[in-house]
Amino acid sequence: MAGVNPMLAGVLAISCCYSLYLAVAQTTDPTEVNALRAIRNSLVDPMGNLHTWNSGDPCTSYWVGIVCNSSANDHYLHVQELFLLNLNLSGYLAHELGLLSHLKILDVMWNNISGSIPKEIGNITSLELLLLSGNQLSGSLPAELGYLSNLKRMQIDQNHISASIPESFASLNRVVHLHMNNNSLSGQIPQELSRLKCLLHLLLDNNNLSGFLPSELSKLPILQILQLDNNNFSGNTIPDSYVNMTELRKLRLRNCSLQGRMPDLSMIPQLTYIDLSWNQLEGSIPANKLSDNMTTIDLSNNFLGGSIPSNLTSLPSLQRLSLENNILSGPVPAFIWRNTSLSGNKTLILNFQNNSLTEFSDVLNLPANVTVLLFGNKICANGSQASKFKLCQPQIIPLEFGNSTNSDEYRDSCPTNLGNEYNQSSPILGSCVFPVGVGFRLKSPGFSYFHTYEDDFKLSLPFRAYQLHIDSYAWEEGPRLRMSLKIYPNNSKPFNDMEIQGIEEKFRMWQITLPSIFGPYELLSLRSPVQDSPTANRVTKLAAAGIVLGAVTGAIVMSVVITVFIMRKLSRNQVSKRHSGQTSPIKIDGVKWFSFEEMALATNNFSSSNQIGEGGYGQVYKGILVDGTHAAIKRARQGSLQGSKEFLTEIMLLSRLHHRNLVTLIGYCDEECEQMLIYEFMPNGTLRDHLSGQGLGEDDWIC
Ligand SMILES: *[C@@H]1O[C@H](CO)[C@@H](O)[C@H](O)[C@H]1NC(C)=O
Ligand SMILES: *[C@@H]1O[C@H](CO)[C@@H](O)[C@H](O)[C@H]1NC(C)=O
Ligand SMILES: *[C@@H]1O[C@H](CO)[C@@H](O)[C@H](O)[C@H]1NC(C)=O
Ligand SMILES: *[C@@H]1O[C@H](CO)[C@@H](O)[C@H](O)[C@H]1NC(C)=O
Ligand SMILES: *[C@@H]1O[C@H](CO)[C@@H](O)[C@H](O)[C@H]1NC(C)=O
Ligand SMILES: *[C@@H]1O[C@H](CO)[C@@H](O)[C@H](O)[C@H]1NC(C)=O
Ligand SMILES: *[C@@H]1O[C@H](CO)[C@@H](O)[C@H](O)[C@H]1NC(C)=O
Ligand SMILES: *[C@@H]1O[C@H](CO)[C@@H](O)[C@H](O)[C@H]1NC(C)=O
Ligand SMILES: *[C@@H]1O[C@H](CO)[C@@H](O)[C@H](O)[C@H]1NC(C)=O
Ligand SMILES: *[C@@H]1O[C@H](CO)[C@@H](O)[C@H](O)[C@H]1NC(C)=O
Ligand SMILES: *[C@@H]1O[C@H](CO)[C@@H](O)[C@H](O)[C@H]1NC(C)=O
Ligand SMILES: CC(=O)N[C@H]1CO[C@H](CO)[C@@H](O)[C@@H]1O
Repeated sequence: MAGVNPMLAGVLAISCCYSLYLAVAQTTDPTEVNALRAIRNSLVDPMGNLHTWNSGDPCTSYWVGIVCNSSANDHYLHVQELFLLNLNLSGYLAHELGLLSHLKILDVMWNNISGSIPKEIGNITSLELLLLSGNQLSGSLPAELGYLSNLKRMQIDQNHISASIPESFASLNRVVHLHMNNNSLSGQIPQELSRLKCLLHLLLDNNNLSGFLPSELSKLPILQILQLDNNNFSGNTIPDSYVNMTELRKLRLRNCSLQGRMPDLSMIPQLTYIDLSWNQLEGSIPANKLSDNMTTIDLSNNFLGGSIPSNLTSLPSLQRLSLENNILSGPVPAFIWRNTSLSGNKTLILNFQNNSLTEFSDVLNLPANVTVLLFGNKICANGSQASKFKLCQPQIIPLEFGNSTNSDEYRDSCPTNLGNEYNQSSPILGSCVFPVGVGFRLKSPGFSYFHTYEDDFKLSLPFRAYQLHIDSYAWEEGPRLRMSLKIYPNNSKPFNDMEIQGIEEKFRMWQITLPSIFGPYELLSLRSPVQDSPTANRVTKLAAAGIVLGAVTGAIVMSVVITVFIMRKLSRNQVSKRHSGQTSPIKIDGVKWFSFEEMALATNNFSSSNQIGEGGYGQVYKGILVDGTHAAIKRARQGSLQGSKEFLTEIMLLSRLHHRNLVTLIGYCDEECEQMLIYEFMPNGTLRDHLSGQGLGEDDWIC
């Protein structure tokens, strides 16, 4: 046998092409491709940000904003993430969105998309993040969204969504964030929402909600922020039960037309921020001491009477106490700032304007950072001693303040005009570097003045001190705190695309855990340093890269596999119907080949007493392998045999899966016109679900 066997050479050539075909053949699910086309066609894209969507395959041709992954159940790639943040898109959301059945993240925030939210989104049971904030969406909230049993975040704030909150939302078992503020929602807050055991932040402010304010909300076991301001709950008092919300940090019920007395919130251990202003509350302010964490107490513009409780004098973190425009009388408690540690730059504003206060003992000894406003009280009556002092002058204090711009020191020092900057704090001398600019916003911070918390904030971000610069910050309506951050590389090399993506993902995917006082945050924009690399738009994805890498590795493995297959096919007729060796001639990492005989032996010749399940694909047997391993063997029935190619693709996909809820594939058998998959044996009950693909994602019920 001299020379190269021409047949073998031919086989190799064919198998090579075949494997290339396979690598390319791992394409996006055609249903999803069509859905994406429909989605594209319903959007208006004046800046051409979606131009990559005009050709090629969504998952493998790097369509902007698309992240894909493979699936255990078929050999297609599936769209897992649609990320179209801040791309100046208008138009509407196509109902075909509902066909993206593997989607986990739908993010179209900060565009100008109108129309209503398609009810078909409720079909995407895999959806974890539904992010639609900052568009022009209108219409009602589809009750179908309540089917999203895996949803963790729903952010639909700053749209024009109307009608009422569907009761079905009570089924959003896993939802942690419901941000629906700044819409036109009306009707009653469904008391059924009290079933949302994972809910951390409920933001419903700036809507048109009315009716009964449910006392059941106090049953939300981990709720930290309840924000209902600028709604109309006339006829309601603040439910007594709210004093039992033990995890609450922030309670905003400003301008809600509430009546009755102010509840005693002193039993809420970490309460930080209360705003009950602009209601019709009456009676006196509860005398018990509030949490030491209090930074902000706003009870202004009510009908609160009696005197100012002395316990308000001993709140160490207090920044703002607003009691103006009430009917308070008696003295201003002496030394009201005494226990406030005013070290550093802490600020304390005490606004008592327009009450009936009569005495104030410390007119002359105010610490520098304490501002007391007494205009409109008896104490400031004409001719009184106090009337001469500044604290009797009328003053308007902004609700929140402390805008700052810090950027000067960082600019100008570098020679070129490409957007590189001198980072003064960097230990690398004279480094001209390209920072990434991050537009960032705290949606509901638990303080009134940021400077006290600025250092904590910086320390909470996953960058070295010299890498992070807060360029500026400014308070906005809400109040929210918008920031402009710069992130510098930690050496003199510019960030590469992967690093920029990493930064972007940290902010966008909430991978950064801030202390609870900072509340929820959001990424508004990301500006990449080099001008010809608009990263915010060109988020070609890590996961997609993973797929390609996988496909290439796959192609190599496949090439071997196919070669062997073709060779076996060629030789089958001449030599034998079976493999003869003990070990598999086909190597798939971590997956073993088994002979038909081994399977027959393991399952007692596929006896019915070993059968533990049955589905459309065939039967599942329990078996013990030669080495003693307990296994579940899925044996395809004749009618459901896949082509060899599909079968192997499935094996390869399964072999790459290491999901904690999915049983591990240990081997396969493809002899005697059989196709079997051998899995690790799982205890009863879960097994059938897993093998039929039902058990995926059904985690235990944890938040
Ligand atoms: C969006 O539009 C504005 C104004 O036309 C433009 O300055 C900005 O660059 C656009 N952004 C994107 C991502 O296209
Ligand atoms: C958003 O769309 C509306 C019409 O739907 C249009 O009037 C408005 O100018 C658009 N805004 C921006 C910022 O493109
Ligand atoms: C998708 O949603 C629509 C409307 O909610 C429903 O009629 C349809 O049956 C759903 N399709 C699937 C496949 O679940
Ligand atoms: C929310 O709505 C209020 C009241 O309409 C408005 O003052 C505020 O600016 C809005 N906030 C945002 C972020 O749109
Ligand atoms: C708010 O809801 C009330 C009914 O509760 C309705 O009469 C009113 O028109 C709504 N206002 C807006 C601005 O939608
Ligand atoms: C607060 O909770 C306690 C214990 O669960 C309960 O006894 C009490 O009635 C609750 N108070 C209110 C006002 O609901
Ligand atoms: C201050 O609060 C404490 C604890 O809440 C309470 O026991 C005490 O009576 C209060 N003091 C006054 C003067 O009301
Ligand atoms: C409340 O204060 C304690 C002690 O300073 C601190 O550990 C805790 O994190 C604070 N809680 C909040 C919500 O800020
Ligand atoms: C206090 O503010 C000054 C300037 O206003 C600043 O230089 C200093 O670092 C601040 N100190 C703290 C502890 O924040
Ligand atoms: C902070 O900046 C915002 C927007 O730039 C402005 O509306 C607000 O008045 C500023 N506040 C202060 C205290 O300067
Ligand atoms: C992609 O899917 C594989 C299994 O199919 C899984 O292990 C991996 O975590 C997924 N990747 C992403 C980014 O979700
Ligand atoms: C915001 C503010 O007023 N900060 C002041 C606090 O007190 C120190 C020292 O008295 C001042 O330097 C800050 O400007």
